Parts: sequence; C-alpha cells; structure tokens
Amino acid sequence: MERTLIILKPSAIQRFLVGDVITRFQHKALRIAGIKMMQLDETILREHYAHLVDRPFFPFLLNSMMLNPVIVMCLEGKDAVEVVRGLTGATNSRKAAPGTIRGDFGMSGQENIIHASDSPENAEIEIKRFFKPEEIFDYELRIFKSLYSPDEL
Ligand code: IDP
Ligand code: MG
Repeated sequence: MERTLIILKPSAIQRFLVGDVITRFQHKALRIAGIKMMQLDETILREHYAHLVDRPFFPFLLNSMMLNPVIVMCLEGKDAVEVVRGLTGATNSRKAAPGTIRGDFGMSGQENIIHASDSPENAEIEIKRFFKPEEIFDYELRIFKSLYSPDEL
C-alpha cells in the first residue's frame, strides 16, 4: 500500500477546518499511519519548498507556514498519492474544482489549507522529513479486506 504526506497548514488550524479535512480522508477510507502537531521552522521549510525558494512570494509562504503549529499526517491506501492530490485540488484555491478541499474551503493561492505529496518518490522523502520511524504505525485495518478486491491489496 502506498503512503503520502499531508500537512494541515496554519490556515486550516486558524479556520477550525481540522475536523472537516480529516473527515474527508476518513470517509475516503485512507488509513492514518501517522499524525502529530508540530511547529515548522525555516530550515525544514527551505528543504520542503526547495523548488520555490527563488520565487518572489517565498518570504510570504515562509511566514504563512510558521504562523502557528501545523498537523502532519501520513495516510495510506492504494494509489494514495494520486487519490489525495485529487481530493486536494489545484494549487490556487480559486481555480480548484468544487468538491475538492481547496475548492471548497478557500479563496487563496497561498492559503490553500493543506499540502499533499505530488509523487510516490516525494512522498517517501517527505514522510521521512516530518516523521521519525517510530511515529509511523503499521497496524492492520481489517476493513481494507472489504474495501478492496483481493488483487488490489
Ligand atoms: P502544491 O501545494 O499544489 O503542490 P506547489 O507549486 O508545490 O503547489 O507550491 C507549494 C505551495 O506554495 C502552495 O501550496 C502554495 O501555498 C504556495 N504557492 C505556490 N505558488 C504560489 C503563488 O504563485 N503565489 C503564492 N503562493 C504560492
Ligand atoms: Mg507541491
């Protein structure tokens, strides 16, 4: 089963959207392999957003992501990276499709509620960036046997 990394950004905490966002992942039947609250700092954000450090808006992004602690989650399911990116929606919340998290809960390109890994390779790197090995749990979700066909497991 594939794993992906989600961050409930400061905007999700400020706007009391934590429950709504997690409920969407729960209803989709993604297994929570890890979840915790943490305060991000400039070091981890420069690594995490290395592809954006030269963009003019990067200082704004840094400030926004350090405003208050975030909630990081590791979710697991078949094709979890692609499934969660679909649930997340386009980067700019104004352009994100209705029904997606960003499409339903925001109006901003920057303050777009959550981060979600964009490829299985990056998901592996990001999970290691935000979680210690002992913070990721391998328990069995018995319902998976009913949720998937045998050849999907
Ligand atoms: P993603 O979050 O959809 O993967 P990325 O291009 O990886 O999008 O950008 C990371 C984050 O940087 C976005 O989620 C958003 O918060 C912020 N960001 C990206 N592009 C812009 C922009 O043009 N203006 C302001 N913030 C941006
Ligand atoms: Mg990205």
